[in-house]
Amino acid sequence: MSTDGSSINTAHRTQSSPAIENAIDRSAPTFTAAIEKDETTYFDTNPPPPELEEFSRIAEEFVNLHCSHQRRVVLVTSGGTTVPLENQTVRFIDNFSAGTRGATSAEYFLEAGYAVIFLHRQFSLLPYSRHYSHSTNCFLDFLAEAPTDGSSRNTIVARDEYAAEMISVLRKYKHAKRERLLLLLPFTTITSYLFLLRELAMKMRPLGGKSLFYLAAAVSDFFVPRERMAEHKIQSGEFAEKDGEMEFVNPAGPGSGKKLIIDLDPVPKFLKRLVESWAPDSMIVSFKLETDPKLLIKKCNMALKRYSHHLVIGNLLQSRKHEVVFVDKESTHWLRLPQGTEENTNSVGKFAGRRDPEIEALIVPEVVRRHGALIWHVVAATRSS
Ligand code: 9Z3
Repeated sequence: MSTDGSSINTAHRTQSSPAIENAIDRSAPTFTAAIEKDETTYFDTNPPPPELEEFSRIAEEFVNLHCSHQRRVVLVTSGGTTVPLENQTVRFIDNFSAGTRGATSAEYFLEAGYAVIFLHRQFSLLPYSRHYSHSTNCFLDFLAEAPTDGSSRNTIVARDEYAAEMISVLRKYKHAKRERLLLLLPFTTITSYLFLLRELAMKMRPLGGKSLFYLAAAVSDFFVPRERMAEHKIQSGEFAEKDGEMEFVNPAGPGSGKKLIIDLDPVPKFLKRLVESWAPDSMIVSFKLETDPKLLIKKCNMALKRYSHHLVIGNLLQSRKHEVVFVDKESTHWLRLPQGTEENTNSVGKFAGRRDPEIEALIVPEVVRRHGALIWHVVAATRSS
C-alpha cells in the first residue's frame, strides 16, 4: 500500500505485516508532564490554526471588557479533539464526546455571574441551543404552524407544551448575547486546540485570580506529528506509473496481508505548562475520564500530583451524567444526582415543561464556591504580607 512521499513512515508501515501484538508499543514510557523544551518543539513543528490571530484579538477584547467590570471569567473547553491522518484531511481519529458537559456547565457558569469563553469542538453542543439541537431534540419537533388569522401570512410558533421552557432558555441566551458574556471559539484538531488553549491562557492573564480554567474537552492522547503526516488521502492500494498513467496495483483486501498501521506519538501533557507558565494565577480544574472504576481515583490523584493544579473532577464514561468525583490535595468527594432523578434520554416528550436534573447543576456551584474561596485566600494572604 503506498501513499505519497511525505508519509514515509506510514507508507513503510502499511506495507509490512507486523504481528498485531506489536501494534501497541508496550515499551512506551508512561506520560510525563511537558517541560519548556517540549512546548517549544511542539509549537515550532506543528502549524498554528489560521484563525489564531483573529481569536486572540477577540479574546483580548472580551477579557478587557470583563476585567473592567471586575467580573470572573471561565474558560470552558468542550467536545473532542480530532487527530488528522492526512494533511489534506479526509480521515481522522475522533472520540465520543458531544460536548454535553461543557455546554451545560457553561450555562451554569453564566447563571453564577461568570463571563464564559467557550472553546469547543466545531459543531458540538453549544450553551442554550443544545436544548434544541442534534439528533435527540430536533428543533422542528418544538414548532407548529400557527392558526391562520385570515391573512395569507404563515406563522410558526413554539408548541404550547414547550413554550415556557423555550422562553426561559431564549431569555438567558439573549441576555448572554446582549451583555457579551459568552464568547464561542471553535477548534477541530488537537493541534488547534493546544495552540488556542495556550493563546487564550496568555490573554486571560490580566484577570489574575479571577480567571478559571474548566477543562472538560476530551483531549487526544496520541497524534501524528506533522513530519510524518501524509499530504494526500491515504490510498488502499499502490499506484505505479505506466506509460505516463497512474495504474492501481496491489490492492489491499482480505487475505492480502496488508494492514493500515498508524504510528502515533504521545501528545505532550501541557497541563503542567498551563499551571506553571501560561496561567500561574488562575484556578485550574481538569477532568479525568476512565472506564474502569478501579482506576478512576488513582488516576485523578496521579494527575493532581503530576500537574499540581487545584482540582481534578473524575468521571466514568458509563456514569458521567449522574456522578463525578472531586479530588483535591485534601479530599475525595463524590457528587451524585439523587437516585431516580438521573438524566433521561432528553427526548422531546420527556423534555416538555421541565428540565431534567443535570449533574452540572451540582458540579458548577461547587467549583464556583472553591474558586471564591481561593480568591479570598489570595486576597487575605496579600493583605497580611
Ligand atoms: C471529561 O472527562 C468530560 O467530562 C467528558 C464529557 C468528555 C466525559 P460529554 O461531552 O463527555 O458530556 O459526553 N473530559 C476530560 C477528558 C480528558 O481528555 N481528560 C484528560 C485525561 O483524562 C485530561 S485533560 O487525561
